[in-house]
This record gives sequence, structure tokens and C-alpha cells, in this order.
Amino acid sequence: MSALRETPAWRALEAHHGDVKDLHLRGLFADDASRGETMIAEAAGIFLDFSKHRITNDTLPALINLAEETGMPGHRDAMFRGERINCSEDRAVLHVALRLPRSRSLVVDGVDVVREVHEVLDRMAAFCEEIRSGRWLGHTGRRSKNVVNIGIGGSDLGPVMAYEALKSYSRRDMNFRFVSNVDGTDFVEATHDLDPAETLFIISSKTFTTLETMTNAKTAREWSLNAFDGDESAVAKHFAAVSTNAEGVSEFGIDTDNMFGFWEWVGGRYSMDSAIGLSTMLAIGPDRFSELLAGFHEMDEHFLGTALESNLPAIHGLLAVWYRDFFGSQTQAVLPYSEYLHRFPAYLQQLTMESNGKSVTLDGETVDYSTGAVFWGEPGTNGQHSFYQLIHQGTQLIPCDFIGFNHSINPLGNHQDLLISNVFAQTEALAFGKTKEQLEAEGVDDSLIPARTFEGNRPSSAITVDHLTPHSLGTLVAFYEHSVFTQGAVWGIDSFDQWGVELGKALAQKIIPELDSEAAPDLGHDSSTNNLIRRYRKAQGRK
Ligand code: G6Q
Repeated sequence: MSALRETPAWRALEAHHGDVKDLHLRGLFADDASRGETMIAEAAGIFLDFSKHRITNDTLPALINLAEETGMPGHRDAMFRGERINCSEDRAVLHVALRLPRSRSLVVDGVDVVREVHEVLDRMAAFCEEIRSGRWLGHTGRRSKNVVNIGIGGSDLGPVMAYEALKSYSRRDMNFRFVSNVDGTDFVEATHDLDPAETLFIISSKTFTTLETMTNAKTAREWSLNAFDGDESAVAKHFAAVSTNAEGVSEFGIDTDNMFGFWEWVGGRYSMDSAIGLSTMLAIGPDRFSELLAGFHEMDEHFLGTALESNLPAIHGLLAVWYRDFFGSQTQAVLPYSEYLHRFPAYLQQLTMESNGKSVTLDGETVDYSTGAVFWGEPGTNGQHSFYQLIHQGTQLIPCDFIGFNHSINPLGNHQDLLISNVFAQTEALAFGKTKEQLEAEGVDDSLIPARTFEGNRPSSAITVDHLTPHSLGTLVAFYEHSVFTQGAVWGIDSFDQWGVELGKALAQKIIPELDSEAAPDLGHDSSTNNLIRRYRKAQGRK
């Protein structure tokens, strides 16, 4: 048995789960009328109500014991100090340094990383001012009013999510587009109505080797140069790069004056607040981008400096462990009640699943407990008219995060009251359900009672924030980053590597020449893969 399962805290939680698993939220609320006012936490503008979880007053302390016995607080402190906690890649994990204020310093391997971070931020701000003011002119002297970010995974999901979330703060006289998929359709649809003379591409790639991004970048280069009679000097005016690979950037032909760097200690899925956020800064401007960073930082300080019993990301992460390992929940839903956050679930999907989709510990032992849950979601209220059915009456237990804002950016009539009434009603319905007795009292026909009974006892967190702003978006993202960290630290896994992604990158490289070679290739795969390759070649008229 693994060391984790042998800790006294784990054993205590197993026993505690035995006591709690059959308790109903109806009873828990009836027994403690103040539960909804005590099982709450608030920091950095985020209010977390965790009273509608299947926990008693003893659960959180027991989970905190687990965090302490597994060394989670020490691991957290080591991350903030810049220690190499990403063991399999032998790297520090320092996204928290990306948002440290200019006045601070953090020396790692003899280098003050805060100074370096702010040097890049200052260069980004100057570049953004040039573009936003219209001083930056394209090859033919036109203003660059279209910005196309080309990147994938961590170099795409953050920029798209942030642009969509903060659209109301963005320059409405500019167009922002995002190309990620190697499917040519993505590039064509993103650029079909753009004029190359007014278009700036940002090639965002930490490694500057990723197949999808490099392919789209080459296509963008051709698309641009076609409009300028192949004049290579146009590249300097229409391409910028965000990367850690200066050599790759200059080989591609992008002027390194237009390159914005970051560091190996920033993981892709933790990079939206690095230079990977260049498109975000172009959209909302440097001052608003600073507010975003300040939001991240406020949550960092809270996570680092607050006792676990009132530490929002720690509570959220420990509850995720509670459901995953003790109730056996396989998935977790995130349901933002804001149309602006419509890409937030996709963003969190990468953050959570790429980080904690691991099955060996930092010491290389195979785990004998469950790690990261499948994470998914859609904005409310749309989801209510589709998949919520399964959350309410299906056979799986799916903990949900409901995210709502007290004030709308677009206060139309009573839309916001209607929207938020759904957040509260859903958490209530999930927790308390509808009993046979209630249905009988309503006069529902006996034959329909089984189908119309809601068992309830379905857990959820309500997360409320005043306004959706750059600052609050930063706090929300950092809240989830540190929740993911908490879970990974308890499980003893490396939340910061992604060997599964690397495998995918290598596998396709092998098959590409087998698809496009002139002569019939010698295929050495399994019979299914060989057959699929042959059929595809045949469809292309190849031997
Ligand atoms: C993120 C992952 C992955 C990565 C992409 C793009 O944590 O490592 O999603 O961001 O594969 O990589 P590049 O930025 O190197 O192109």
C-alpha cells in the first residue's frame, strides 16, 4: 500500500467517510441552521460557499490533517521560493513570479527573476502602445488593426479565454483572432476577411518547435508575403513572436526586436500572464494587464499566507480530493454564469487535467488511489437546458462549481437577477432535491413519482465575485491554479510535467512521412494503423 494511504490522516478520512457518506444535506442543514454562514471563506474579492458539500464540521479539519501530513504547505513554500519542484523536468515552477510587483525581488540561481519579468512587461507595454496608438505601421503604411495569435495548448487557451472574458475592456476597433488547430480550416476561417496589410501575427510558442504552431506560422508567412509580392522585409512589420527559443524565432525570420521572451520555469498552462499574454495586453492595454497581474498576485499572497482552514484554494483542492478519493467521483463540473467566461471551462480543463492527470508519484511509484478528475463544463444557464439532467438525476456524483457575478457588465432589464437566481436555485435543487412527500403534497400522480423524485445530496460550491474585471479574472485563475497545486501536492504527483503531451508530439512526426511520401512506405505499425494509413493514401491517389 502506498505511503499516502498509510498516513494516519488518510485512514482517519476513510473512517470519517464511513460516517458521512449516508448523511443527507437536508439533515446536515436541519441539524445546523448556521451552516450556510459558517462554511464560507472569502479573500481577494472571491466568496466561496462550501456549505452544500457532503461534509460535517469534522471533515475540513481531517482534510487539513492530510494536507499537513503530506507536506502540502512545505511544498507550496518551496514552489514560491523557486525550488525545482517539477522533478521529472528538473525545473522550478515559478508562474507566481510572473505577477510579483516591481518592488519585490526573487533570486533564483543567482538571477533576480522579478527584474527580468518586468523588463519583458515593459517591452510588451511599449510594443502594445505602438500598435494601439496606430504609430506602428505595416509594410504598406497601414495601421495594424487585426491581431492573430497563433499558438496551441497553453499558448492558445489562456489568450483566447482571457480575450473572451475581457472583451468588454478590449479595443473594439481592433480584431483579435486565434488560430490553434493544424486543420487548415482554422487559419482560413480566422483570416478570410482580414487584409494582410492591416494584420499582425503573434507566433506564440514556448519551444518554437510545435508542429501545429510552426505549420500555421509558415502558412501565415505565405499569406502575408503573397500580399506584398514576396518581399521578405514585410515580416518585420507583420510578425511578432513569444517564445523562450530566440534561435528558432530568428531562423523563422522574425526580428528578435519583436520577440518577447519568457522562461523555462513557466509551464505552458501557467503562462497566460507571461509574454504569452501579449494578445491580451494588446486587447485591453498595459494598465488593465497590470490589474490582471495584481489579481493573480493577491490570490498568490492569500494562498501563501493564510491558514488552511480559511485558505480558498486549499479548501477547494482538498474538497476535490475528498470526492475523488473517498466518494469515487470521476468528474467535476465548472459552470460559470457569465457568457464572457464561455472559454473558462476549456481553459480549466487543460489546467486541471494536464496538471493532475498523472499516475506515478514524484518518487516514480505507481499510485494506488485516484488522482485528477475529468473536468468539464459550459456556461449557465445554457447547460441547464442540456446536461444538467444527468447531474440532477443520473447515477454519478458530480461535484459542481457555480461561478456568478453580483453585477453584470451589461445590465439589461432584469437579466442579471434572472441569471443569478438560476445559480442559487440550481445549488439548492442539487442539494435538497424533491422528495416523494413533496410531490404527493403537490398532487403528482403516484405513477409519476419515481421519475419526478430528486434524490438531492448532490454537492456544489458557490463562488461569487462582485464584477468581472481583469483583476477578478486574475484572482479566479490563480484560485484554480492553487487548487490544482493543493490536489497534486496531497497526491504526491508532479503537477507540472506533461509527458503525455510530448508523446503525442512525437507520434505524429513518425506518421507524417508515411502519409505524404511518393513511394508506398514500409509500414510497421499494428494492422489497424497500417490499414488506416493505406486507405488515406488511396484517397489522396497515392500508392
Ligand atoms: C502546457 C503544455 C502544452 C503546450 C503546447 C504548446 O502546459 O505543455 O499545452 O503549451 O503544447 O507548446 P509550445 O508553446 O512550446 O508551442
